[in-house]
Amino acid sequence: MLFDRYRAFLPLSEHTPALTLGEGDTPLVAAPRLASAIGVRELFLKYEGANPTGSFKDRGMVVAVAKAMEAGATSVICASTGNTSASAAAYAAHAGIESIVVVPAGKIALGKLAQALMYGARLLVIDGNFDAALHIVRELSDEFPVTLVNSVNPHRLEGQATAAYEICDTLGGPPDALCLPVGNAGNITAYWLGFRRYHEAGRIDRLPKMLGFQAAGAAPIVLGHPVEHPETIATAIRIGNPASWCYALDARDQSGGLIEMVTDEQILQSWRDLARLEGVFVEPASAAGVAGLRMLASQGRAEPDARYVAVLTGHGLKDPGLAVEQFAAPAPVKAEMSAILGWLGW
Ligand code: AN7
Repeated sequence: MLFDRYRAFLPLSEHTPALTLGEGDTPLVAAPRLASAIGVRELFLKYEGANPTGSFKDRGMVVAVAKAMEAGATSVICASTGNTSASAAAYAAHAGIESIVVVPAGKIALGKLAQALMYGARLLVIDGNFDAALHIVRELSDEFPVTLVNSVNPHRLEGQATAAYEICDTLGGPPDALCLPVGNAGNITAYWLGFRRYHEAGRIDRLPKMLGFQAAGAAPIVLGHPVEHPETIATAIRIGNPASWCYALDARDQSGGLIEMVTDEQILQSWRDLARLEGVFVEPASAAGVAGLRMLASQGRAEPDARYVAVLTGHGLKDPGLAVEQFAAPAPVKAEMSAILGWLGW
């Protein structure tokens, strides 16, 4: 349990309830075949899809909901492109409190919608995008007795920082660089916080570079201005005005890293490669970090001998519709050996 393993690094008191669904301790998968396809020596995949609700959000949500319970809250609220709502709804259900989740109409992957419904959230679908939804929940939580559990809640970031601790503990030191998708920019902020904390505590002797990647149609940080109508196939990071924008710039600049953008086509290529070369199925947004690393390598901007870790933020089954759309459904073959052998070409 995260609370036991990283208690010294989490904002827990003796009164914080021991909430858990078994989050954290996710696999760090060596990816030699993908590394050689990309042209780097060493690549590990931090597979956050292995969390209880299938995304990295669980690390922060368990802390945010436990702290809300400790403070006597009976209701939590969030805006979401899907994963935050799934996570908030699950932890609220486990805690026995209400969750209200606000999502943009028509832009939530099927698995995430199913989760919010199943976990019993009050699901408010708005005719507007994530940025509008975040504005609404901020206002509501200012005026009504409901706790905001978006990543502007500092407990979320503290919890998500545990992924940085796990990576260092598993590798026996920090990676040289961390590649990850950037949407609302909470996660890049949390990882940088985590690496700095571990450094200050003397657990690691140097800090990794933070390499963040936005989708080209939703790249406000790269462009330097909000994007009013963000668009990308990677719906999880379809965000035009990230809440943690300035912290993401700090993470980039203090680490000597970068935040750049990748096209939907580049994202989909890495999304397929992860599944086919390594057996790791992620949702499209999660492939943005790998797509970014591939782009850097193809431009001669990757360090060939560096140890890279790419964060795979969400499970592939979150968005099964897109996966099936990408491939023509095979026509049925007669259940007779001759037909089967013909199909196999044997
Ligand atoms: C799979 O669920 O913003 O840069 O509302 O679901 O910390 O926002 C999701 C974001 C990357 C981007 N990958 O992380 C939400 C939401 C996946 C995600 C991100 C998200 P941040």
